[in-house]
Amino acid sequence: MNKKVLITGILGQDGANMAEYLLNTTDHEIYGMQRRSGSPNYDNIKAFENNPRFSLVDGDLTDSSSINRLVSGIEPDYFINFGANSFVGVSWDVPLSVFDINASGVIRCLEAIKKIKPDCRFYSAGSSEEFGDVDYSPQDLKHPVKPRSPYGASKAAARHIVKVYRESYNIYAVHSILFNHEGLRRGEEFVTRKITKKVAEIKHKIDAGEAFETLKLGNIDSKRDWSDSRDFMRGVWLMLNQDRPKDYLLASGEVHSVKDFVSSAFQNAGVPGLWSGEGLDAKFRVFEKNTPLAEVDEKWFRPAEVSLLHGDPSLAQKELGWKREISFDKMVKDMVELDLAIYAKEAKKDK
Ligand code: F7E
Repeated sequence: MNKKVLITGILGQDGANMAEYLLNTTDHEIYGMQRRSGSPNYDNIKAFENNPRFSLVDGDLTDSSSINRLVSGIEPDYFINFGANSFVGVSWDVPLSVFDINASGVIRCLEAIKKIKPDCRFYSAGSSEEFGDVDYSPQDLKHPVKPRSPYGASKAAARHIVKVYRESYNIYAVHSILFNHEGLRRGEEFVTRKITKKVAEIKHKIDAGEAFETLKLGNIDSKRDWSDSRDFMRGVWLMLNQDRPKDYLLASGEVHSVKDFVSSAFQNAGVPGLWSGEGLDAKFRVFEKNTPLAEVDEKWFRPAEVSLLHGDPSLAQKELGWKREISFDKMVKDMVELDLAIYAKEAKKDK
């Protein structure tokens, strides 16, 4: 009989990438859990929603009865939890809800597994935000937990609870630290997709001789270790298929600033420019004196910032044989090309 995999957060970037990866590389049946909301967006699952081995199921990480119902109905062999409130920036506004979904939600999943299907293997998506104001670079799994946001704290709580259930009930449960990961299914609330969408719009408007709005960003000096989400899905699946459960960290091992990302995105769109000025006066222009293409707006600053995240993926490389395949440059190029194509299509429709 085919194995069954339950994936939460199916409409998000990682849930959809994981489902697609497993549909392409295994014969498993995939159950994608969606939370019923007013206006769900199915764009991320369009490519495989009609695959006979894929089913959409309803459930909510804040509602244990729905998780129990799914685990007893499906009897999954694997339970991959990508469902989360994943935007760090809003976590100060809704900290209780963030904890309910990201930390208590993990307990609800583990309780369902413990009671109903104790041999189901569980994956919890952790975050480099658990490290926060880092003590050293690159960060490895021994780095102290020092979150700087309710989001980071919620993921750290999830990490601890996964360890407790693994050790107390002998469940195959892992929580991996995932550094930033982006790509073609990334939401626009994250800085990379916000940049590539706006770059596409600006490029089209410049070519059409139309006025454009400047790209406005928060802390452009933030440095992140960005990978492509698709590379991480292979790593997650390897973690779930070892002899013994163990936590790992996935990262590219490279660091780039938000400024670098902006320069690379404009360069890939054929609008090369340069940053000048510091702090709130920093501007990105094609030529000095021209209208800025990008600038800083305090509105996007966070109450507390994590200024640098830089991961050391050597343990996963050594023990899992995991390797990233998509470089930073290729990831930015793919995202820009997709957004240029989407903008062109939308603009045609409007005419
Ligand atoms: O911000 C700065 C912002 O929102 C990256 C999530 O997947 O990765 C992600 O969290 C940096 C921050 O991602 C804007 O202040 C500047 O320093 O794209 P982001 P994140 O907060 O790093 C971790 C590993 C996760 O686990 C999370 O779920 O960019 N930044 N200007 C901006 N950020 C945003 N969103 N918008 C701006 O305008």
